[in-house]
Amino acid sequence: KAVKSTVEGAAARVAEKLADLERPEVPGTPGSGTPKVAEPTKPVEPLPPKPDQAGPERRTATGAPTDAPAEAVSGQGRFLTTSQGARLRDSDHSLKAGRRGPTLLQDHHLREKITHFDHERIPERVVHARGAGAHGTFIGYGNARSVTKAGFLAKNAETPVFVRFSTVLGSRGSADTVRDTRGFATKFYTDEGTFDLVGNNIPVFFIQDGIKFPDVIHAGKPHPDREIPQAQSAHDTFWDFVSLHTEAQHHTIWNMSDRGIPRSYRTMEGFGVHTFRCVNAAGETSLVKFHWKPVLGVHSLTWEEAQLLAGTDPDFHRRDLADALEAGAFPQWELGVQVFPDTLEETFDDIDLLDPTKLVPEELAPVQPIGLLTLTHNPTNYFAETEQVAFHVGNLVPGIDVTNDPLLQARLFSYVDTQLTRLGGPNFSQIPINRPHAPVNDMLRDGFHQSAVHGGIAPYQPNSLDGGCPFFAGGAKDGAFVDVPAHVAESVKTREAPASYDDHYSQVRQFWLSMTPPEKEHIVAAYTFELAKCFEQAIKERQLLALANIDPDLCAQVAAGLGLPAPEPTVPLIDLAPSPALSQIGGTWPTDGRIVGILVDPDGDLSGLDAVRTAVSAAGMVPLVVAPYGGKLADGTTVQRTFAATRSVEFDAVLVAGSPAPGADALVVRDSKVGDDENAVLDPRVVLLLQECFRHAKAIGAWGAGVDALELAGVADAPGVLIGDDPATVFTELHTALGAHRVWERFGTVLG
Ligand code: HDD
Repeated sequence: KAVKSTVEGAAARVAEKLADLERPEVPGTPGSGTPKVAEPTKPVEPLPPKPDQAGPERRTATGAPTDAPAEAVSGQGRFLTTSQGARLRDSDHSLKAGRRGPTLLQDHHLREKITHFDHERIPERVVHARGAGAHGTFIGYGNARSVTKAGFLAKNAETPVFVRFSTVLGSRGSADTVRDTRGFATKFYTDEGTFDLVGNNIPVFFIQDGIKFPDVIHAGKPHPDREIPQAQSAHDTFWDFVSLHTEAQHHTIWNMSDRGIPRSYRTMEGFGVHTFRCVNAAGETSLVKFHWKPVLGVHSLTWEEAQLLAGTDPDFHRRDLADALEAGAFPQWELGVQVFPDTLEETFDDIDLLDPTKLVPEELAPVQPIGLLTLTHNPTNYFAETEQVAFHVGNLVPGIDVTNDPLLQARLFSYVDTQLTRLGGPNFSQIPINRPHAPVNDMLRDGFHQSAVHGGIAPYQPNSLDGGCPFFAGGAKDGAFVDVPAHVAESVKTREAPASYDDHYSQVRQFWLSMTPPEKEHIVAAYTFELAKCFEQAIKERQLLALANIDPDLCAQVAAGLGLPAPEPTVPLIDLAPSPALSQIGGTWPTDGRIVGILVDPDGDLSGLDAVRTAVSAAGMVPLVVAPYGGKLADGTTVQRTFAATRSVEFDAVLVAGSPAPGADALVVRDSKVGDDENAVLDPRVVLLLQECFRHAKAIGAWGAGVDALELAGVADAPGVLIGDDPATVFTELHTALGAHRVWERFGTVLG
C-alpha cells in the first residue's frame, strides 16, 4: 500500500509539472489543410560551435592544482575517474562474489578498463612502422619567389612543423640502427593549408612505378613462412627482387653505403625524391627537387657499431633525438631546391626528371637553400602524435604541384587509403596532430570517429539554405590551389615505361666512382655481408652480375668475399663524371650533442677531470664519466656509466683520465703477486672499449698515466690518438678531430 501511494504521489507531481510547461503551438489541426510540422522557409544560421569538452583541472604529481600546460604535469585532476568522470575508490580489485570470487559480470569498471586496454593497439604502418617525431619551426628565406608562390617560403614566414623520421622495413618494436632507408617526413602547418614533404634520406627509389611497391615491400619484409629476418635486407627475397629488377640497383647501393646506417637522425640528409612542378605568382612553372641539408653534416655509423647498438641500445636514434631536444641542442636542416626548366621533355642534361631511380648531381644543378627547419620539442605523447600522424604526398599548397612521375602518382592514392585501416576511418584529419592550422570549411560529413559537431543543414555546394556558404575561392587571387595546367602528352593508353627508364646502371656506377676509399671499403663489406646471408646460390650469382655491370672491381671484391667467381659485365659501362657531393667524407662540422666518454680510475689521479667535463659541456657536447663501478668518485663526481653497463658504441670519442695510481686495481689491473709495471694488465672491458673505438676510427685521447691504458690496449700510436700531459690540450685536439666525424685515415689499416 505504501508503495502504491508513493507511485501515485509521483505521478501526480509529474502531471503538475507537465501542466506548467509551455507547449509550442501546434500549427493547424488535421484536415485543416495546414501541415502539422512547419518546413523551414528561410536559411538558418549554422549552430554555434560547441565548446570543447572541458578536461579535468590540472594537478601536479603531488596533487596540487597548477596552471602549468597539460604536457608539463604528470596527472590531471585529483581523483582517478572512469571514462565518464565518475570518481573511483578502487581500481585494483575486481568486484567478486565474496573474497574468493567468482568475478561478477556486472563489474562495469573492470569491463571498461579491460575493454579499453584490449583495443589500445592500432595496426602499425605497413612500411615505416618504427619512427620518432619532433615538433619545430620552419622559417622561409624568401628567395624562392621566382620559383614558387608558396606562402610558407616567404621571407621570415614562420611555420610550425612536425617531423617523423623512420626506418622502412622493421616493425614498430624493431631496432633503430639496422641497415635500411630512413624516412624523413615533414608536415608544414601553413596558413594556406598543410603541406607534407614525405621524403627519405636517399634521393632515389627502388622502383620506377608505384604499381610495384607491394612487390618490393613484400620482398624486403620478413619471409612469410617464419617471419624472419626482422628489419633487414640481408635475406634471399630482398636480393632476389633487386637482382631481378635491376632498376633497384641504384637505391640498393645507397643502402649498402654508409647512408644505410646513419649516426643520428640529426645527421641525415633528406630528399623529396620526385621532381615537383612549382609555380610562381606570375604563373611561370619550374621543375624542382627538394633537399634537406643537416647543419651538423651527414654522418654515419660503422656497420659493427650499428650491429652492436641494435642489441645494446635498440632505441639509439630515438634516444639521440629526444636527448638532443631536451638538452636544447636543436637540430637544424636547410631546405634546398634544385631547379630545372619546365620543358616538354621533362629532362635535365639528359637525365629523365620523372624517373625516381635517377638523381641530378649537385655539381650540375646546385642545391639552393630556401629556408631553415629547427626542431625544438619532443612530442608530449608518442601514440597521440608520432603514431597517429598521417602524411600524404597530396597535401599540397598553392605554388607546389605534382608531376607525372608514376611512382608519385601511385603514392597520391596510397597515403589516404592506408589511413582508413590504420586510423580506423575517414576522419583522421581531425586527430589533433593532423589538424590543419589553416581554417577548415569542408563538406565532408559523418563517418567513424567524427568529432566535429557540424552546424547547418546544407553540406553541399552550391546551396541556398546555409546562407549559400561556403563559396569557391575566385582562383589564385583568393589563395586557391589551382592545378597547374601542365601539358599531357596525347597518347594511347599503355602499360609501358619511357625508353630512358631502361638505363639501370650508369648512375649506380657514378655513385660508386664518387666514393672515397674508406667508403668503397664499407660498400664492399656491406654487399659481402648481405649476400653471405643469402642461401640461394642463383641469387648471389645474379647479384654479382648486377655488380659487374656497376663496376668489375666492386664485383671482384664481393665475389672474393663470397668465394665465387666474378662474372663479366653484360652491359657497356658508362662513365659519368663522379659527383664529389655524394661522398660523406671531407669538411668539418659542428659537434653539438656528441657523446664523449671519459674513462676514470676511481683510485687514480682525478685532477683535470672536472675541467675536462666542463670543457666538453661548454663545447655543446655530452660528457659521460665511465668507471668500474657506480656511485661517486673521491672528488664528488658522479659516475654515469659503469664498465658493465656500457659499450664503446655509446660514444663518439673517448678520453682516458690521468690514472692509475700505483697499485690501483680498477682501470689498470696489476699482477698482484709481482706488483710491477711490466706485469700490468688492463681490465678486459676497457681493452675491448678502447680497441672498438680504435677500430671504428674514433678520436681517442689520454693524458698523464692514462696513456698507459692506451699502450696496454695496443692503441697508443696511430692517427687520431691524442696524447699529452695537459688535459685541456688533449681535449681541444680531440674536439677538432671529432669535427671530421672520424679519423678517416685509420680505415683500411684495421677492420672498420
Ligand atoms: Fe611511402 C609511408 C616515403 C614510396 C606507400 N612513405 C611512408 C613514410 C615515408 C615514406 C617517409 C612514413 C610517413 C610517416 O612517418 O608516417 N614512400 C616514401 C618515399 C617514397 C615512397 C620517399 C618514394 C619516393 N610509399 C611509396 C610508394 C607507395 C608508398 C610508391 C605506394 C604506392 N608509404 C606508403 C604507405 C605509407 C607510407 C603505405 C605507410 C604508412 C603511411 O603511408 O602513412 O601509404
